[in-house]
Amino acid sequence: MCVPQKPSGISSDDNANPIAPLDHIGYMQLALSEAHESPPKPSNFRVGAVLVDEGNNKILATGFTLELPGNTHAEQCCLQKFAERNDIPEERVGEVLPDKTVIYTTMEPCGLRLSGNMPCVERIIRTRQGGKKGVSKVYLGVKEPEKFVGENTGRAKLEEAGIECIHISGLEEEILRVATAGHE
Ligand code: HJL
Ligand code: ZN
Repeated sequence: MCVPQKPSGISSDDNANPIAPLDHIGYMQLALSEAHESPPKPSNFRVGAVLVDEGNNKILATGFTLELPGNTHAEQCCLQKFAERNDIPEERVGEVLPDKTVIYTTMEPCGLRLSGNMPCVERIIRTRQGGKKGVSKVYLGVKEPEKFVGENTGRAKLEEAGIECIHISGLEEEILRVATAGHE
């Protein structure tokens, strides 16, 4: 499958975004190209994510599983990278996110992590706590396979918190192939 190259020099002041507004497949392909960067590991999935300001079609951050030091998830890396660039800790990133922030992720955000780390669902919901605008929508490429935590409650938890979740279909096969590379 043809995956678009990652736009160079992505940052909050970069307006050279090759993806058209609301081109969900285009953004999901970018998330998938991020997932390809993730090192294969038998104990988790290789996921890619893109944090987008849907209000003006700006890429805020990209991320992939294990991109940042430690046992980091793709969605977590997006939030941490954007927070770092804005000199704020990740737990306060909601204070600097634009009004219409959305996240594209190749896999449904995790509601539980075997490692006991904070799940991405809690990190995403936290961006909206205390009256902050935060992440308002999640576009996901596949549901999490029942391999590590059984049925993932991630999507349900996000929806309970008022965060819309939209499945973008069409790339499932490639997303799962990339996600499970390195598994038995
Ligand atoms: C999502 C990721 C990633 C997963 N899911 N949405 N993004 N790695 O970047 C979900 C899977 C957990 C396991 C192991 N994977 O990752 O359920 O070691 O990776 O905390 O539960 O937990 P740890
Ligand atoms: Zn996660």
